[in-house]
Amino acid sequence: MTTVTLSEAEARASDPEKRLTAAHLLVAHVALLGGIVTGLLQGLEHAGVDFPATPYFLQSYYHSVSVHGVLNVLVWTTFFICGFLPFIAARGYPLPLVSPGLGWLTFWVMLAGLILAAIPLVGNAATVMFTFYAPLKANWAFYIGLTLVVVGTWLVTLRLALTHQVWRRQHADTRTPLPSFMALVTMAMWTLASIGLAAEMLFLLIPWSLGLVQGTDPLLARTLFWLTGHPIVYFWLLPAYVSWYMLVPRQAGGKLFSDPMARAAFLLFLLLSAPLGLHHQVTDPGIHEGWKLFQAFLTFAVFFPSLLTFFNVVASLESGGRARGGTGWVAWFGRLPWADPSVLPQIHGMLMFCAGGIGGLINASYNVNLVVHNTTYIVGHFHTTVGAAVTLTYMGISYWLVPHLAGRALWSRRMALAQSWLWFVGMLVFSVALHELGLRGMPRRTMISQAAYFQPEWKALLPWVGVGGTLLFVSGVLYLLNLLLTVTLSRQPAPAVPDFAQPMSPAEEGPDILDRLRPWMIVAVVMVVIAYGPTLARLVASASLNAPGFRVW
Ligand code: HEM
Ligand SMILES: [Cu+2]
Repeated sequence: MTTVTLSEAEARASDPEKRLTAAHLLVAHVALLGGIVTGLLQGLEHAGVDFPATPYFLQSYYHSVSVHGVLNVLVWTTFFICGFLPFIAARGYPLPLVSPGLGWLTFWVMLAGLILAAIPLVGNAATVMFTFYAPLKANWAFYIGLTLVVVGTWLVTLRLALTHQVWRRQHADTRTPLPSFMALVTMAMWTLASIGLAAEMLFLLIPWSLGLVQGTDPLLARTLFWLTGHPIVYFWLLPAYVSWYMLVPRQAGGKLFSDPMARAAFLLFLLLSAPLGLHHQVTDPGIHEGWKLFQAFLTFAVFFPSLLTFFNVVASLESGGRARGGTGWVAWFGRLPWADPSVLPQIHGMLMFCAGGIGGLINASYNVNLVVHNTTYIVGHFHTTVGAAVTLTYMGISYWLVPHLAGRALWSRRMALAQSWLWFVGMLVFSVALHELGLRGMPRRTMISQAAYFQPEWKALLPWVGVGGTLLFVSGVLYLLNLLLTVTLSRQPAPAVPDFAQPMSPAEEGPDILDRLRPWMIVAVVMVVIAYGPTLARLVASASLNAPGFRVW
């Protein structure tokens, strides 16, 4: 591995794009700290430890769950992505992104929105959980703040698109470098998908919370929410895939198996992410069963690009394992760089994602969903996906990106390895227990120690939720501590940033259409219109804004 001197590294750290990425990552990690503290308290509550409700910090279990969900899946993810993807896009071209001014404006809009939303959230005036289902009603600042964060993400898309135009003008006949293409497709997918959320906020929740209309329509609000609420999981996941395709194979000493196949997978995600949110509403009355079934089929379809990713990434890793002397059908796996603090968490994340992906198919099955709906099975599921596959991957990325941004080597590689194992084992314990408790009928989003219907068959498993949660918490603290010590105390120069993996099958082996965005974007819009048009048209036509708001906790 080549190294640069500390002074060179410091000179690079002053580069504006690096500071922009660093600013996003700082916010993301502060959010994660709040996320693991609240998670620990919730896990311990399940294990029978009294929930420490305090009048200033967390006023109830439900206040905690709201803070936990928002900080983890809305703030940690979004800010990480908006720091990471532009960084990757710029290196991919390679070209500085246009207008650092626009970049900073974006950051400040997102941060202002976050602070605006955080005030009622912390003050218990937005205890509506991260899904803010109407008729639960939050303070207006929560809705306006989150909307500003979403608007900020659109500006990230705009900046990438403008940069792409500049690059295209200089390279009329070249295929877009794959990392930049992936960043662009991810942001385009999200921008299209987030229109549902924006509409829910602007037409329903914001006027309602400001008192401009007297009531709201819960079914319409939920439907608009899930139009964005499903694809948001791909907004979290695709940046992790960028790392699995473009960086990890190279870090493992191998090559990317196929560039065209990777492009095809990302384009399929663009088409198939949004038109299937109804699978979160199979128990909602007022939506025709036919449309639910149609979207259930599309949900199975979106498993296909994940399978493409699985084959492509495993084949790429295999090339690395073999280059490092690995042999056999599976034994090469042991030759991957398990002692690399950036790679290990991502291998752990991939392993967890195998379980998470299969669980996702169970959730997606229209009739089986009825068994697991709103049970802790779901909590087990999304901790293996966003809480493990995505979060561990972001952690692995941080282990090279933060040293690079700070110009200082990671404080402790051993602590990082221990941290990854702890998260992996902790998550196994935590999520296996929650999956099984869910199958035994235990509801999620419930302060279970207070439930009058507590079932004896839950008792033996509940302590494991606390044990797993504690391991996760310790792991999270080690992670944050390591990064903190890296940016403050580390005196060694940072190693070089990992290069992008070179493809065995280059882009030119695929058709030109795999390098286009506009035609696919049009198809994506048409798919959303087909999947949602009739249902939304009916819900809007029959909308009655008459449900009064509730403040339950
Ligand atoms: C120390 C680590 C963590 C622990 C111990 C933990 C624990 C928990 C527990 C016990 C719940 C269940 C609340 C309930 O249904 O009553 C929960 C919910 C949740 N967790 Fe975590 N968690 C951790 C980290 C994470 C991370 C890293 C993410 C995502 C990036 C995440 C995302 C969520 C989400 C989205 C919910 C659902 C909130 C809701 O129902 O509104 N958690 N967590
Ligand atoms: Cu979904």
